[in-house]
Amino acid sequence: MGDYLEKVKRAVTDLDLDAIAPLVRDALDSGEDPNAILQSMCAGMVGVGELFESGEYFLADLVLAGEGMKEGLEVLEPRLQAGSMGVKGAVVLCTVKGDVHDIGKNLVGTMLSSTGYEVIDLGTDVPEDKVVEAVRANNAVAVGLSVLLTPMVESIGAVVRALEAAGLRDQIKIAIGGACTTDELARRMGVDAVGRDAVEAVRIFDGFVGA
Ligand code: B12
Repeated sequence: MGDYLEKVKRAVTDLDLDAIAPLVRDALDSGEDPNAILQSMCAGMVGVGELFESGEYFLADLVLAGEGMKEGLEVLEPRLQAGSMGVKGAVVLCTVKGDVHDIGKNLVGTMLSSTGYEVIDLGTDVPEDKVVEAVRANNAVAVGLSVLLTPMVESIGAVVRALEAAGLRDQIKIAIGGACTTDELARRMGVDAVGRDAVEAVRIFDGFVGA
């Protein structure tokens, strides 16, 4: 069984794009837990990031890895979302203004919706007023902000201030995550939590709603 998990992880890291979706399918057919497969894909992507940082991979490789992840997720998502969607409340999720990284955000969204949240995914490069609008329209219980670019961290503060100005801050919890986020940044921006991966994201949001 565990063999498929390792193969999925390796296919992502090695950019063996044609193999990712079929391997995810094989892993599901062999009875692997969809959440464990998701974790393997995540781990593979961490490997891609490391190879980029060491200079072995280039930007074009990152784009390819993103495509491979999307194809794998398409196979996986129907199996992850078989549970009781939306019962824990609505979460507004996005990547902040000025930032288009979405692989981590999508993984967090997939994990949250597979564990009972209704996920309102606003996409990437999202201005603060759109977040406020979505919180209001969906009566959301929490907001998740993904931010990977250090120059864009002020976009987090902009969301916090916009929610305050709209009178919504007291009734909503905010979590951040992504490569450049730290506990110190969370404190400075006035958000409630910072999450290192999609599993921790679920723990944080469960803590928010008391699930
Ligand atoms: C893939 C990638 C890209 C791809 C993105 C493809 C896509 N569709 O997302 C492309 C090629 C487009 C790209 C572009 C750029 N990138 Co880039 N990119 C990366 C890379 C290698 C991996 C990111 C990734 O997908 N990781 C895998 C996922 C699974 O991990 P993750 O995003 O961290 O998410 C997990 C956790 O953080 C957490 N999480 C994430 N969001 C949230 C939210 C909440 C609420 C919670 C609780 C948890 C949580 O859970 C996720 C799942 O486990 C990182 C390196 C790195 N160390 O992160 C650089 C990196 C983020 N990029 C970087 C840069 C500089 C850029 C560019 C400016 C490059 C350029 N010169 O053009 C552009 C910026 C474009 C823009 N305006 O946004 C820098 C940022 C440096 C900084 N600190 O500012 C990094 C760190 C690389 C580096 N070391 O230089 N990039």
